[in-house]
Amino acid sequence: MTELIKNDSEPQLNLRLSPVALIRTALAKANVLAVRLIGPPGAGKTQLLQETLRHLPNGRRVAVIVVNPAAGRDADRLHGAAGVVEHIDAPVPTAAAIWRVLSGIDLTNLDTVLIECAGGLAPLPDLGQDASVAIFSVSGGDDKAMEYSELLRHVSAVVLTKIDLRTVVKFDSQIFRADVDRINSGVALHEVSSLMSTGMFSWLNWLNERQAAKRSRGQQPEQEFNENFVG
Ligand SMILES: Nc1nc2c(ncn2[C@@H]2O[C@H](COP(=O)(O)OP(=O)(O)OP(=O)(O)O)[C@@H](O)[C@H]2O)c(=O)[nH]1
Ligand SMILES: [Mg+2]
Repeated sequence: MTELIKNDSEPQLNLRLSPVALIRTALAKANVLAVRLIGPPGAGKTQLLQETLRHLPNGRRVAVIVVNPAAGRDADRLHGAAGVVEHIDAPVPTAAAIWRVLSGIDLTNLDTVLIECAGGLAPLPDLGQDASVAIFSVSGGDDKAMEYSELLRHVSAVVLTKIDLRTVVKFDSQIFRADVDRINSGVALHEVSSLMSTGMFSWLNWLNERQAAKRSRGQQPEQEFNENFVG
């Protein structure tokens, strides 16, 4: 006769995953790329998303999550352009809030999740994203790279928007570029005007390459913010 012995001293497996782990697991399983677009208020993030979605052949396979204290208006601007548009009315996104949204979406219909967040000066939470992109604008001034150096250190790309305003706004491209290079050497810098639809190719190409990499081999998420930079 076999005796069943319950070994109480055996360590229990903790099956409760953190929201970040849940996001990473779900995105990896569905081969969906998640990119966070972050920058100062008014930098042109929503306009860039509108223009990006207009150009992307797979726009319907993109989900956009907008996070700011009144994100509904930005979401309204994006409705119809993406397959899914959701908003979180909060100053800073949390992984738990992002997971609440993602867990209600059918990820198998998607290639990409784009998360728009205003901010970048305060410490940011890890959202389980594959990459973060800093968004600055010409009208924001050429000192923004320096001001947002902590953010810049941890991003995979930079988009400088509103380049059409160079003729009317004092902006020294050399200062901005030199600061970007000093803070995050070799990071991709894309200069665009979302309003005039110029310079989009380089940015779209970067995004396409990321999408393709994720689809083909399941890209490793970047460990962007160290523990001191987790809010
Ligand atoms: N001239 C010009 N204006 C732009 C461009 N991109 C955005 N804008 C304008 O800048 C303003 C702010 O753009 P948004 O896209 O709403 O900026 P945002 O970063 O999403 O703003 P928040 O969500 O409030 O942080 C709007 O009036 C846009 O029309 C651009 O490339 N050129
Ligand atoms: Mg916006």
